[in-house]
Amino acid sequence: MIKKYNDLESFINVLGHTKKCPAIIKNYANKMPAYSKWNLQYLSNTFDNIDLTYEDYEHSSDIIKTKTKRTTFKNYTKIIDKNSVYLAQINILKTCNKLADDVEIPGYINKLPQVSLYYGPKNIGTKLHYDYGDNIYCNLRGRKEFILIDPDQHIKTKKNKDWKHFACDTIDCKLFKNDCITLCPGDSLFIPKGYWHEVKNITKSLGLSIMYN
Ligand SMILES: O=C(O)CCC(=O)C(=O)O
Repeated sequence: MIKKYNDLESFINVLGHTKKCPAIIKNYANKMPAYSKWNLQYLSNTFDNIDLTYEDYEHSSDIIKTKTKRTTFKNYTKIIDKNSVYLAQINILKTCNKLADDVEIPGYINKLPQVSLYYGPKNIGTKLHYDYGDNIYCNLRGRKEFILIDPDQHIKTKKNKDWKHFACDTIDCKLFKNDCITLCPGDSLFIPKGYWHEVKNITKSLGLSIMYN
């Protein structure tokens, strides 16, 4: 059962006192400037002509063989509805630092986190994996499903060292004991370091992850 906190402060109050577990945090993402400001016009203008890399799943659903292609944010908005494409893991501090002004990093995070943008169509997502840091995923638009699996359950990972945090493509995470939750616009999800998760957009979605150590 995933815990739910009504605000960031309530979540921070228990952090450090109990084992880190996934948790839904209300009234955090929807209070940041990104929530009200990040519409397509604003993002197209702010990214301007910056070259961004997106995943093209048109010809392959294999996470390793996926083709990456380059485009601007504005041009991506023209293909998002027609193709199996995913603008994922866009590190905004590196690609477009100005957008970081719209993100409120919780005060307890004392090292610079990695802030990554995800914008993708319905049914696109990210295969079962875990991350090397704690993560607060802030959902800004659309609805998104997360399937969460405790790391104490044995899941086989890819042999390739670069992908060892990804499970085999064939794994059906529903075969493991899991929690399945849906984030609505403005919801955030805390995912502790090492916690398995598979993600799928229920509708076209825009969000950002704040990953830190
Ligand atoms: O939104 C997604 O597709 C993936 C998000 C995720 O897995 C993460 O932030 O670690």
